[in-house]
Amino acid sequence: ELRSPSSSHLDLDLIKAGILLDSGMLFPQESSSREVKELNGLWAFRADRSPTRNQGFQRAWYKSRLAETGPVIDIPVPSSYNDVTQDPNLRDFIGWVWYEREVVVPARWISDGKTRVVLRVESAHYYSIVWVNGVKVTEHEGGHLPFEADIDGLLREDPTTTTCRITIAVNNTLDLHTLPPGSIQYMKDRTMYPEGFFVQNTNFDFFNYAGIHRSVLLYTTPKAYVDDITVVTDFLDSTGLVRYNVSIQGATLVTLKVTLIDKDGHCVVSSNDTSGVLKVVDVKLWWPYLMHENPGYLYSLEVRLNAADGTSTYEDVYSLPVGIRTVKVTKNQFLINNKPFYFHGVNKHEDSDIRGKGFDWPLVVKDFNLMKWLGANSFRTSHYPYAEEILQMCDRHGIVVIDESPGVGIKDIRSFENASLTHHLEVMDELVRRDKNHPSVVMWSVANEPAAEMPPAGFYFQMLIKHTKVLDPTRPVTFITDSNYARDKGAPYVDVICVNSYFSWYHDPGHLEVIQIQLNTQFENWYGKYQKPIIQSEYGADAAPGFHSDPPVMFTEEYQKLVLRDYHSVFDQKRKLYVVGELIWNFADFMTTQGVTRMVGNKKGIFTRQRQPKEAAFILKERYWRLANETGRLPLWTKYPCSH
Ligand code: GCB
Repeated sequence: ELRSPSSSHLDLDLIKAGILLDSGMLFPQESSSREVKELNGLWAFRADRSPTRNQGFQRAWYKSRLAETGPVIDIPVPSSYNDVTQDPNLRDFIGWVWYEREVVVPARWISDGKTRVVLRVESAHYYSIVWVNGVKVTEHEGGHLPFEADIDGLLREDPTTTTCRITIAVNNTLDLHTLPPGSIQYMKDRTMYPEGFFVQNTNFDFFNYAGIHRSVLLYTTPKAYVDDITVVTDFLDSTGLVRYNVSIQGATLVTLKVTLIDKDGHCVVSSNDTSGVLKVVDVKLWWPYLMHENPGYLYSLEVRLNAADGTSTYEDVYSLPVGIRTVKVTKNQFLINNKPFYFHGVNKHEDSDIRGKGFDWPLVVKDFNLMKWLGANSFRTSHYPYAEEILQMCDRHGIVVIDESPGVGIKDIRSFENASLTHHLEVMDELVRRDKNHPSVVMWSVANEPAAEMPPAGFYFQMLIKHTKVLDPTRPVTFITDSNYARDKGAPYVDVICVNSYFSWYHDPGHLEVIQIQLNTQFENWYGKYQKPIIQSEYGADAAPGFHSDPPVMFTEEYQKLVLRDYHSVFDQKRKLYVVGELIWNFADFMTTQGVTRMVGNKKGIFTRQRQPKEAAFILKERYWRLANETGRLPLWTKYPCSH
């Protein structure tokens, strides 16, 4: 039952409920006081194919080795499980799957009572339950953000054994209140469907890959440790300001030293307080790629903690990369370091052959090289938070990020109910907690193309955006809308209008001649109504690589090129006024659910799924470098392109 927007009681409760996350989620890091042990590789695996998908719980598969309760196969971590076997039922599996791995824990981690041992899962899609040696240690809802559990207490219960068995059950089922939402539909007509037939319905356009998608690891900290760091940066003339706050767990009596170190390893400024403002003389600002000769400048904030608890003393060291920059929005500009920034970039997916949504360094590096080749200065994490390693790359390379929650496909009115809103607020908490310190992240996107015309949407988005601004008052917030401005209930609350449109594709298919007039109308309507800067957050057309025709027809490389050309001519008029960015849909082809409009996935990539260019990639490359030349300052190596 939805309460009305005037219910200030709910308003406050929801907002309070949100900021009560009681711990930090700093990226695991080795230091003089911390060790990391990655558990990536082959895990034992079994899908629970029982009709209720409940056999694993009934028979307590977590209590003994998985191989003792039934057959197991090898499944790599990180990876989606869907595309690594020849089994069509596993590719399309819905329900619980079970992962298991035995690990030898270094004996000193257990014998040293001053050590805290944490088990961390960077992401598993969608719902996870974790056991260690048969004891449940945590559970987590949500497929794209990390979760962890302290396990040293458990390990010390039997100090004679250093082997520990980690069992993780993962369920990919989506319902009306998950994020993204979905629904399970049972087909009961036995003249049409076999016994037990059901399908997972969703309203989003990518394959619902599942499994343990990112690293699983064990890491240590001392029992008294740096639990979280929050950094907010600013500058005045040539002085940088780093406002910081350190939170500590496990000790009350502490001394702290916070030191800001520059790229050459020189100490710039330090302090002994748990929070404060560091002043950086002759600051080197963090600049986006192609906006400055030296983009992505990072300092390092070293936090050194000394603590005592009566019996022991502890030392903990954590170093956080810090980029000093500001983000501001005016009625027609997006400013980074007070200079107008124009997004010329891409929308991506975490998606590739065989791995599905599994994290893969070669793929990450290839994608960054392609983005830089293209002259892209930004991307949106459509349609869910990406691996934190990717944001770290963005920080270092100066690639600007619009960080999106998994709020995609919110189309059913029941997905605006309080249960959904509460979960969505929690997801924003987890997202901001993880990504708040990344200089590359310049805006939060709370959702993509929700049914914004439905009556509850106004309240829902007002709450979400308000809450996100409480979590992080320093960054603009948006949600991604489609071109229908008139019925949009959420737009009054966003800082930047982000619009997706597919003229001459989903509307007026084949009619390239409508693009310019319709796009012009779209921009005039939105700006006329709201006077806020606008980003074209999606546009594009499918092209099957190698399909050609002149005159062009849909699905050929020529048609895709011409769609781009017509959009670009309108962008060029409007970017002088209030359009502050353009993000192509999509960087690369990607897998979707099977359907009559998708031929082995979505083909709107300017690169194929194997990351080879279609003709449109060259159009975009030429344009982006031209835009960079007009609006930014190129890195030195571009002056000698042949030698690069
Ligand atoms: C959209 C969605 C995106 C789809 C795209 C398309 O508006 O945001 O997820 O993949 O259109 O190609 O239809």
